[in-house]
Amino acid sequence: MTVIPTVFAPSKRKPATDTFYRDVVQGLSASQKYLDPKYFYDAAGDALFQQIMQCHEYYLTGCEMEIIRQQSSQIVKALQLYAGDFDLVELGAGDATKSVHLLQALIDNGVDYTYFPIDISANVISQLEKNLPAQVPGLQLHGLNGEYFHMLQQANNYTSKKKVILFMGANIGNFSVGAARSFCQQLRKYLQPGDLLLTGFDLKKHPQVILNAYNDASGITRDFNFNLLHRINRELQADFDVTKFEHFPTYDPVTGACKSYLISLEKQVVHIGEQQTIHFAENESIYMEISQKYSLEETDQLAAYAGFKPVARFFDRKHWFTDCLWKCI
Ligand code: AVI
Repeated sequence: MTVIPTVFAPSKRKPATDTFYRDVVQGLSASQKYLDPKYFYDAAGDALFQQIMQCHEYYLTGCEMEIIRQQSSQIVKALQLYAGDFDLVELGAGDATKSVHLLQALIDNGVDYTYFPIDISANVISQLEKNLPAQVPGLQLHGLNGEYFHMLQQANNYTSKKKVILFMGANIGNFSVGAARSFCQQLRKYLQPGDLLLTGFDLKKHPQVILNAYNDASGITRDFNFNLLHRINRELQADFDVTKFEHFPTYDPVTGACKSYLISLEKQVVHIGEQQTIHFAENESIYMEISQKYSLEETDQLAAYAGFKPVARFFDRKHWFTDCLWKCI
C-alpha cells in the first residue's frame, strides 16, 4: 500500500489555502508548536491590529508617529544630505498613516520624488493610489503590489535615481535577530552604494512597559492572537476552542526577545479538516510571534553586519523608539 503524506495529498483547496494549510499543519506538528505570524492579518486581524495601535499600552505607534510628525523636516534634510536626488520606496506601506507626514514634508521642501509603496495586498495598493494623491497634492505615486524583493527589482524599471527605502513600524522586530540579519543582508543586495534605508526599532526599556504593550488590559492583543485560531477554524475547517487556550506574552530583558505564546489549558485534541489531528498536552505552548527589542549598539551591529553605515537616528521624547537612517556602503 502506498501512503501519501496528508500534507501533499491532492486537494480541491485554492493554492493560497493549500499553503496556509501546509504551514499550519507543519507548525502544529513540530515538537515546539508554532504558527506563522504573517497569518494574523486577515480582515479581522487587520481590524484588531488597528485597535492594538490605539491601545494606550501599545506605545510603539505613538512614539514613531511623534518622530515622523515632529521631526519630518530634519528627516528630509538628512535624506537630501545623504542621498541628494532620490525616489522613495516603502516596504509594507499599509495605509501610510505615518509616512504621509514625510511625503508631505518632502513636497513642502520642494523635493522632486516618486513614492513607490510596496505591499503584498492588492487592496492596500489600490486604496493608496486612490486616496493619497488627494491627501498629498502634487504627490507622484506608483504602487507596486507583491513581495518586497520582487517589487524592489520591479521598481528599477521605473526609476534610475538613488533609492530611499522606508521600513517603519518596528516590523523588523518581527524577525528574530538572525532572521533580521538575513533580511537586511538580502535587502542590501537589491540596493546600490549610496542608497538609504530608514527603519524603525523598538528599543529596550523597562520590561514591564514592554510586556504591557503585548498584554493590554482590554484583551485586544489576546484576541489578535486568538483570531488566528478562529481563522484556522473558518478557513481550514478546524475545531479550536479558544476558551481552552491562554495568551501568554514573555519578555527577556537580556536578549530583548518579546515572544507571545498560546498555552493549552488542558490535554486536548484539535482537528484540522478531516485528515489532521493535533494533540496538546496540558500547558503545552504554541509559539506565535517575536517582537524583538534592540539597544542602540545592537542596531549599529545589525547595520554593519548587513553592509550599511548608520548615518542618523531620530528619537521620540522618551527615547523608547528610534528610526535609524542607514547608508549602503
Ligand atoms: C507589526 N508589528 C510591528 C507588531 C509588533 O509590535 O510586533 C505586531 C503586534 N503583535 C502584537 N501586537 C503588535
